[in-house]
Amino acid sequence: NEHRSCIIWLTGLSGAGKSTLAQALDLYLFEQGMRSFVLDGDNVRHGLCGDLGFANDDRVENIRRVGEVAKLFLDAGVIVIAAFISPFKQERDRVRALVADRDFIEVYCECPLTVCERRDVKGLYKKARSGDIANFTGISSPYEVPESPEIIVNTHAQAIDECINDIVAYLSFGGYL
Ligand code: GGZ
Repeated sequence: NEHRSCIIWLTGLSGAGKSTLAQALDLYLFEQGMRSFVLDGDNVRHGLCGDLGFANDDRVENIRRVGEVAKLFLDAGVIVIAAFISPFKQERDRVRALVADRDFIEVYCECPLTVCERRDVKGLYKKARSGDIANFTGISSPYEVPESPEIIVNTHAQAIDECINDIVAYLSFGGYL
């Protein structure tokens, strides 16, 4: 199927549902015959960014590298779905500036910290609270809320399907799909 490639950039706290949304969107696009690819911590932080941790400088470098890779995939005609906390506005804006403005679609995956912490899928918030993990986003490291994202989904108030619908609607009205 024909589509316009773009970078769908999911940003939000750990546990906000970025990876879940990314996988669901990837599956939806695949079923529609589109070519998409997910970049997230699972396929990036072990290899390409395996030397990086979670200090501010490391996060900056993580997002810089991911941004460059996303741009390469974009040039290859793929719909890139990037799911990273990407806590700093400046770094998200740097990725945006790498590509044409309409090729970068920032999706703020909004979810209250209290809810992420209650979910605590991997037990990381507990470890962050007890001090076993340092520099944990939302606890001991900042998250800068996007000021003008193209899309906001609220993974607390909305079901995954509704979030996917919102993103797909944006893509289709915008002429990407
Ligand atoms: C935040 C951390 C940390 C710290 C490990 N702070 O929910 P997860 O587990 O599966 O996803 C989180 C992931 C964040 O990596 P990113 O590459 O997205 O971060 S950034 O964009 O800021 O570079 C979390 C896990 O790694 N994790 N330690 N200290 N998240």
